[in-house]
Amino acid sequence: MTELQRVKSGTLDVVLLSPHDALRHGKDAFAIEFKSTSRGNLVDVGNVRATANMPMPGMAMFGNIDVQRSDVPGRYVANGQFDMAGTWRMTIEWDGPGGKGSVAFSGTVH
Ligand SMILES: [Cu+2]
Repeated sequence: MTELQRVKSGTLDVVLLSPHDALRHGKDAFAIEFKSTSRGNLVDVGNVRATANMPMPGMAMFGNIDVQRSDVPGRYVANGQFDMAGTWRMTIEWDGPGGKGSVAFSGTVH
């Protein structure tokens, strides 16, 4: 898996990983990992949701990202639907025993 993006939120790094070298438009599967910024270990953050939209003139295009737990605590499986290549605004939110959090960032879809 290739690390595509890493966004820091407090004591967590939120890491996007893909079996490819980029997210792809259409349907694409990737992984989201939550890691301690200090020790690098995976952290179970509870339930995770993600959204994606692309601001476009006069409208916004909405993508879809379904996030499920994997067998490994702290690693989540994401199935995305991005109808266009380009820059997408993505948000990832989590809610668990360790607290709630979210990150927003721009991601490139090829
Ligand atoms: Cu678009």
